[in-house]
Amino acid sequence: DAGSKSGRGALVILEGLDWSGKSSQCARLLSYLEGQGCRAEGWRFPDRGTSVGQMISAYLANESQLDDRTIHLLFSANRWEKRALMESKLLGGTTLIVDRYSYSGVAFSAAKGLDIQWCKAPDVGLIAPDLVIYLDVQPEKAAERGGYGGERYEKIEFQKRVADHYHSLRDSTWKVVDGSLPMETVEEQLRELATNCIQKCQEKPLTNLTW
Ligand code: NYM
Ligand code: MG
Repeated sequence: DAGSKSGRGALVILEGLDWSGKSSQCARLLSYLEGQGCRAEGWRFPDRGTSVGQMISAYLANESQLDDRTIHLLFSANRWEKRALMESKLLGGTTLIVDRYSYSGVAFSAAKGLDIQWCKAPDVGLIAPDLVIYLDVQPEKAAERGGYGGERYEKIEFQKRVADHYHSLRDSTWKVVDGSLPMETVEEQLRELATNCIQKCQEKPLTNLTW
């Protein structure tokens, strides 16, 4: 039983390049968990629904230009504005399946040449994830998916640098899943990883991200 009625919820993050299949897998995982009677919600960053999120969305659509550090801090602010709600959901027993988090923040900005420590700093103190699942897909493969190239950053050379930075961010909370496997196979692996994580972290206190 993947239920989390007794303890806190888990913070599960999905990371990966653009068009690596994160959003579809998040949705599949969420409906599976709900079907198991687990209290869970799907979140995503950037959260384009807030006023900060609307600035980010316009930037990604190339409708506005922003300095590289400015947009970096807006992405971080967009996570900070959700921190209190995130904490209360988790403590209340709801598991959060989150499409992108601070690792996207660092990997994409560092791929522009910004200093990695500088990129990490504004996210110190956000809630630390219990599990980070990295969907590993070759940049060339992702580029074959329909819709690719529609937003800023969706260029193969840039995505290769993002992948290198993701690689250097890996720590003990990360699990790498081969995102080029059939969708059902990936889905099965995610179910198992998430279910284990939800069970294990029920009694663990929440901690803050320190990198
Ligand atoms: N992105 C996302 C960043 O550059 N920094 C961040 O902190 C986050 C959360 O936004 N190319 C980038 C990664 C994506 C883009 O994300 C939009 P999505 O998942 O396509 O909405
Ligand atoms: Mg996208």
